[in-house]
Amino acid sequence: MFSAFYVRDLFKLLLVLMSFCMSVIADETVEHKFKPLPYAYDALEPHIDAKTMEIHYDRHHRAYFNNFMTAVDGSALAGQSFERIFANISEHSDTLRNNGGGVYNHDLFWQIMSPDGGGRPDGDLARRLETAFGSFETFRATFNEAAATRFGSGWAWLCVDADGELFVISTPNQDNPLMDIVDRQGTPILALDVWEHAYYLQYQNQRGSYIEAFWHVIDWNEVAARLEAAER
Ligand code: MN3
Repeated sequence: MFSAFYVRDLFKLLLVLMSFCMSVIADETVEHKFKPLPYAYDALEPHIDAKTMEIHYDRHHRAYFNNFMTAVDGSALAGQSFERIFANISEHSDTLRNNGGGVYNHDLFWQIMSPDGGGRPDGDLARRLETAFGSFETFRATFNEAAATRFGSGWAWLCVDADGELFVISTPNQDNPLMDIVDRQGTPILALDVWEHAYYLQYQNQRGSYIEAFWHVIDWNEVAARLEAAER
């Protein structure tokens, strides 16, 4: 009673439905992993020393990861992306907020640095920074001030908001701009860790010297790629 045409259409529809279901499953289930550092501990010298990198990655970052995994173990959160968890972080415990943030923030921080970094961005990112801040120099001064004036422990960020505007913000502790508790939410594309554990061995109390050193290792290609990905 079914024509060949009808059966073929039904089959096509089934394939579309199957691929849709698979994409939903792929989107919603993530496996959290302790990601490898993308370069050797001494790769960012002389700007960031090997001992700081080793302790920062292998002790601090690893501890956030282990504590995060313990916090989500056995719950639905274990398979959720950080983006999804952070969007409702106000409903979760401080343990999840601090350790989930600790994992995500450090993953981003390692990625946006490179031994081949430094200089300044070009292309769309350069134009967008000029639009938002007037000039690269003003952006740099704004970012430096956010990093320098963050009292105690925290992070400085360059973000893009839902309207495509770039902005700088700083957050305390392991909070980040994806969380529903920040003054202005956006997708972070550049991050600087200003916890003392990030610089104390090499720079002691001279946070300003560490902030200056950071500009020599920023991987602008990675920052540009993250801007593009945020708007895809
Ligand atoms: Mn840190």
